[in-house]
Amino acid sequence: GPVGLPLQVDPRWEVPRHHLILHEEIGSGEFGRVLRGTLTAEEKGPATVAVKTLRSSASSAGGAELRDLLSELELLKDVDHPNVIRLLGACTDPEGPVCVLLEYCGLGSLRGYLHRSRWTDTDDADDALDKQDKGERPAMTPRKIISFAWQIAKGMDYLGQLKLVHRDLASRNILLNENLVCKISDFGLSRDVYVDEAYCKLSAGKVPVKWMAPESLLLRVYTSKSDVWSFGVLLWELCTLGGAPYSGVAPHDMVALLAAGQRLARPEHCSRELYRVMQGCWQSEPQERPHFAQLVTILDGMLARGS
Ligand code: ACK
Repeated sequence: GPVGLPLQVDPRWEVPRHHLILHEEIGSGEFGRVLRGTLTAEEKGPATVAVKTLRSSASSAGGAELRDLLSELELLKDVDHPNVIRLLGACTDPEGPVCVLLEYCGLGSLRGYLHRSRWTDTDDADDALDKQDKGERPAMTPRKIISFAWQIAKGMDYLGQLKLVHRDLASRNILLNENLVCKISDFGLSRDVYVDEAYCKLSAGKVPVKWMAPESLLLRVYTSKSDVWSFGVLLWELCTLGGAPYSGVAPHDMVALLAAGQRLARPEHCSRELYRVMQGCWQSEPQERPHFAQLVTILDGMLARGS
């Protein structure tokens, strides 16, 4: 397949390494590292980019991280939507580490943005640092919340049309640019359902249990309808300004909790109308959940009515 080794340099996307200047690290974790970079020799002058690359210790993981990064690269080549992170290029020649160049989102993850918008001061050190780094506390309004949800639903509807299942839809994987445009990102776990229909092995890394639909937890089945379940949890995160879902519940107890029909409660600042949307996303039967296209229409209506 396209992600097999040895690497095949793709002239459509390859960027000469000397056109890329690397700056500070802006993120790191399970998935690898993200650096800020400058792409020189661009038509419109130098451009800031996000550079996704492997952690230096990645080789020890049996190449799983490299495989995920390359599979994300391949997926991103085929997507083109304002609410999905854009691929700008890649450095894949054997002279250096694989670098995937993505559009830069100056406001960082939606989760971080929601946390910074909280009134209460936090004693979470990371949170406090985040606040300092990215300036003022942004104002949050119900309309802004619906607008974020609407944008994400549009991006997910587009991905669904391409038969792409995200598998890790959560506020931590949505990025925001300076114009408050939401960009769905982190395709590391995504798989094309047609090409890879039999794919069911969970990657060795952490599994986002509290965002997962019952059929994903029990049967490892992932579809656009399991993404809709995760979208419901994302709506809940929006309404709680980045709250932790099912806090105090052990991941191991989630299957039984959901099987017993328990669901996240309506957050304080969530309209009954929006909570009904969440509840729709959390139907046990996948076919009873709305499609992303329907969610777009519902959220569109809420925006139009100014709720
Ligand atoms: O909230 P953050 O500062 O913004 O922390 C996360 C971190 O890397 C891990 O994902 C940041 N990040 C990832 N991709 C991008 C990007 N394309 N533009 C800006 N920041 C990014 C993200």
